[in-house]
Order: sequence, then C-alpha cells, then structure tokens
Amino acid sequence: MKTRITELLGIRYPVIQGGMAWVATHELASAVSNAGGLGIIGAGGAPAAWVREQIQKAKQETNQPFGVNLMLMNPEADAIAEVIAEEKVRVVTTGAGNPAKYISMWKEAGVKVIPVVASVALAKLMERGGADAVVAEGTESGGHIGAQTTMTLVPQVADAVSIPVIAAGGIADGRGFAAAMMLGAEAVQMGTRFVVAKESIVHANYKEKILKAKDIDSEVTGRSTGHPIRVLRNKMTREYLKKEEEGATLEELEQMTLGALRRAVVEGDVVYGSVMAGQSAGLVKKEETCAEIIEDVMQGARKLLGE
Ligand code: TUI
Repeated sequence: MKTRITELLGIRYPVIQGGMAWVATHELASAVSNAGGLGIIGAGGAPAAWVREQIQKAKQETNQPFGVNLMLMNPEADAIAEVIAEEKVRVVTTGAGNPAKYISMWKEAGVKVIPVVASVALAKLMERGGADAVVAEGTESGGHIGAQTTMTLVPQVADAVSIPVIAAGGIADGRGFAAAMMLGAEAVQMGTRFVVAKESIVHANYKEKILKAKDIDSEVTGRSTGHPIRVLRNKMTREYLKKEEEGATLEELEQMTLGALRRAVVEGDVVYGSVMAGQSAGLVKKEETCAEIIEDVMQGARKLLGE
C-alpha cells in the first residue's frame, strides 16, 4: 500500500510504531523496521548517551529506515536533538511539546521531521516551520495525551495542512487502520499493540495487564497538574486519583509517579507502577511478532478498503 508516507520514509507498509518511553528500545524498533513498518526508539526521559547507544545498536540490527522519538520534557532534549542530527537518523518524531527550535538543524542533517500534535493549531505551526508530516494523536492514546478524539482530530488536521497526516490513538487493527484512511490519514501509528509484541522487552506482567484489559480499564491521572497521562487502572491510580481529588500538591503527586513507568516496564510492578496504555488495550488479544502484527493489520485493512 503506497501513500505519501511510505514514499517519504522509504517503508513498505504505512504503519509506524509509537516511540514509547522505556518500551521502544532498539529491539522493538529494529523488529518493526525489519517487518516493513517504521520502528522508533523512544528517548523518553533517558540521557543522550543512552539514545546514541540505542541508535547504534538499531543500525546493526536493520538496514531499513527507523526513527527516534524525542520527548521534549526530557532535561537532555537539546543534547538528544544533536545526537539525532549527528547520527543522521532517518526520521525524528517529537512528543509532549513544540520542537520548532530543532527543526532547521534536523532538516540540514537530512532527518525527516514528524512532530506529534494534539491540536490543529500546533499542526499548522509545524507545517509552517518545515515539518515533513505530522502525527495527529487523539486522547485514546496511552501516556501523555491531548483532549481531542482521533475521530475528530485527524480530519480537522488533514483539512488544515497539506503535509501528510499520520493517525494515532485507539488504532490497533485493520478496522482502525481503514477508518484512519477514511479520515484523511496516510499512515497510522500504534503503540499499545506493539507493547505486547514478542520482540518488546517489557516485563511479562505488563504485557499480561494489557492482554487482560477490557474497554473501560484505562484511566487518566494528572488532569489537575496539566500533565494528563493515560494508564491502566491499579492501586497506584486509585490512590493517585483520590489524592488528586483531595487537592494534593504537585510535589506530592509527582512523588507518586516518579519512576513509576520504569517500575512497571522493567520490574513488572503493575500494582504500584504506571502501566501506560491506550484505550485500544481491550482490542489487543495476543502476543505476536511485529511481522505478524503488521501482516494482520494490513490484511484486515485491505479487505475493508478493497485494495
Ligand atoms: O508524548 C506523547 N506521549 C507520551 S510522552 C510520555 S513520557 C512522560 N512521562 C511522564 C510525564 C510526562 C511524559 C508518555 N507518553 N505523545 C505525544 C503527544 N504530544 N501527545 C500530546 C502532545 C502534545 C501536547 C501538548 C504536544 C504538544 C503540546 O503542546 C505544545 C506546546 O505548544 O507546548
């Protein structure tokens, strides 16, 4: 299936793996790229030296294009932005902020720039700033989220910009892929389904929590702090939401979430850890290889789109 995104990135299938903190390591990224999608290394809150190491490992594991996601709240964001340019990574996606100040440096290094946006305003700003495409990410996503749904955001962004749009948030199978195309997207980004991939290094407890999740099992913490984060419900979220309702201070709340994602992903603490996942968790039924996931999504989509 050819779109402007497959052409821009030199990939076989218009399927991009989300750049998830702690989860999207070189193992997952190279597996997705080798399967014909675009794998992405998630810098999350990691130091620049770790990101460089991950890039170098991925280069050894795949000849296909892959990307890096720069989470803009990372204290080492400036240094990581430079690593991405120095290593001439094929594509960078950004999250949780406005990457305008890095775009010209990346373009000069030949890096394709794809900011993740949660609003039409930021999409337009990014197009004017020289972005090659945008990911329009709806509130169904896991992790740090905006307020608009994928169903309403994607067509509004597609109407507002001429660069290609990638849909994200709530997409986990061929039906979601086909729907995204109908809304004006030219590729999809999936996170939650790839968390459960065989090649994903996340703890078995985390994968099991996603596989067991039902439609209503995600919750949003941090609405009051201005950093809304979608996670699967557990003891931590119940205590957090109670504290939030009681008007706890920012410091108290941040203390509860500090290191919580690492605890869940690496240590498998799905009781007090932060199990970030999207609303599509209820659609994810089994652990499969990245190649099987992409094949399933594309086969389902082809049937619906008649291609
Ligand atoms: O970035 C994400 N999702 C993430 S980042 C992350 S790591 C983290 N951990 C703890 C606390 C905070 C983050 C986990 N999940 N998705 C992309 C995304 N970006 N969604 C929404 C946005 C966004 C929101 C507001 C982008 C820009 C923005 O405002 C831009 C501005 O003008 O500042």
